[in-house]
Amino acid sequence: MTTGTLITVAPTGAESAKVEVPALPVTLDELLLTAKECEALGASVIHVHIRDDEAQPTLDQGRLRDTVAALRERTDLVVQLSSGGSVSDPEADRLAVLDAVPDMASCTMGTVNFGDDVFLNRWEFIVELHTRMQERGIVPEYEIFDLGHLTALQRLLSKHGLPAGGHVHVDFVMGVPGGMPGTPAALIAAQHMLRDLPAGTTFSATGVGRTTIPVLLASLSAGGHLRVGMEDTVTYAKGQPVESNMQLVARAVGFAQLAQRLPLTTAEARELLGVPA
Ligand code: KMH
Ligand code: ZN
Repeated sequence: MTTGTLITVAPTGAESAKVEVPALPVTLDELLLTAKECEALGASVIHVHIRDDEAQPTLDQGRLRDTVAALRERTDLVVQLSSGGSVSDPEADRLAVLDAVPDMASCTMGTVNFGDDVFLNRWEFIVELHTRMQERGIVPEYEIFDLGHLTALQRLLSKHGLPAGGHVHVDFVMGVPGGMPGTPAALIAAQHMLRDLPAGTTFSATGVGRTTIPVLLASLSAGGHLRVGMEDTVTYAKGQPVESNMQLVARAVGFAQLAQRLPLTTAEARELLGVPA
């Protein structure tokens, strides 16, 4: 059954530089303002990467804890920390993200070429991440950059059990140079592979760069959910830089309304994802 639309905002990411993208929220104050405004527009989940005082990506423990606490105090958003970090982050630091005890954390299901870099996700590392999240009651969002990552997820769940909360939610990250393309055909192929996962598995999708709109429309049409934000999209239209994350969330909400799949509230998002209220 097609329900409302879960809208996740991914406001910052680890790849864009503040000097090149001045609208990128990099300080805690900028992140909180963005979070509040995106929530008011219809986002229910926030996928968080943080930056240091020089606006460089960091997995600093203190900052992560402060960020989780501040987002909880100022919003009702489901707080999802990135365990992906940036391509150069060591596994130990990525595992330590869980010590900040967010509602959710990302869990990428395999290695992928990432532009000129490699985003390394060894099997043993994935199992460790999944197991620690089970132990701590942190709900994973499984990040799928390529179709084989869904095969790995099926293997993970059959060998190591369901995630905390019992619900399986995946996010198709499409159009990364080196991963699956951001096309409707690839999205439908990925959706078909969900048949091998537990009944009721849900998916969201995001298309990076110029694949943003095709992926957004394909996901809505196929009954999927949406992730939008400046982590993935810094150009709103040809020659037009994104002004803010709110601009991207507002566009997603507009498309969801057209599709007659209204944005889920934060309470509805928690229920869907198996995140405790
Ligand atoms: N920054 C990418 C290397 C995640 O957040 O879990 C990884 C990423 C995925 O963004
Ligand atoms: Zn991310």
